[in-house]
Amino acid sequence: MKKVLLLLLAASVVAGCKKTSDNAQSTSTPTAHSLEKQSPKVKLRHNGQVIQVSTNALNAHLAHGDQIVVQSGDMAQNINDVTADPTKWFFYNDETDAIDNSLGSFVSGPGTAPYGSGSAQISVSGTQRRNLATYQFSGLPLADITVLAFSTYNPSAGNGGAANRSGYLNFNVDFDGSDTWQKRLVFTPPSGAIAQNTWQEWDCIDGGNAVWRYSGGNFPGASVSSMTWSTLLTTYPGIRIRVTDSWLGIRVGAPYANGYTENIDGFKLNTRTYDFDN
Ligand SMILES: [Ca+2]
Repeated sequence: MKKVLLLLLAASVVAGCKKTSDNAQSTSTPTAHSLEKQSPKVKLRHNGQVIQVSTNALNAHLAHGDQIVVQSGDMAQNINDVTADPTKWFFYNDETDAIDNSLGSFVSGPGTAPYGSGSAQISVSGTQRRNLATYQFSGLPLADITVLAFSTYNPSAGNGGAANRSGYLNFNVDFDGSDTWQKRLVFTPPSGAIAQNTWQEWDCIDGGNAVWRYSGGNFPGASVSSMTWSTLLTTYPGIRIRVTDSWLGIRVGAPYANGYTENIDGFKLNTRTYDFDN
């Protein structure tokens, strides 16, 4: 059932993409008014200020270092919102495979956030598995990813237990181009490097040396359950983020036990940096 749901969700996302594209191609000669309506805005942090620019101007702004701002009102509320705009983010419950924005919040700080004045926050207990997630990187070959990073803050207040838990990155992977469900690739910050009450940025490539784990145990055709980024690229030349179920998320929760709170900011993939903010 879980796989069917995921596939249905993914199919609707893809169908939505195609529909949007077809509509754009069939549009007759646009008037100034229709052009304005067709030009969606994206929210950026530009020289410290939040501005709204046309998506047509996005790449130019990203090239000079602006970040894309995501606040609570920008989140997809359901899969229809994702279909309408696949670049949306949302909180996602990995126990029920559902978008649920009650699972997280946007808060001030803590401390000096990497971007803007705040961050996304997720608190879990027991074996809960919650994510800050998106479907927007559909089919992206890992070989085309040159920047992949995110920042976390693990507050000691209320966390108790072990101090070496962190949010971690995971996404649906396609090793062989078949676009079937092949579980997830997982990057977990090295436990010995995790510190509490401070922001830390995790480089998920690290010059090819970042260590990734496979959620299915040993990697397909291999006898190891972890590989460096560079070994992944040489072992599976076509490896990519899955196309039809392109889920990618920063997870807080199991297999770390006992629950904890994590703050997330500054997700980076190539030219895009996301500023999750209050
Ligand atoms: Ca922020």
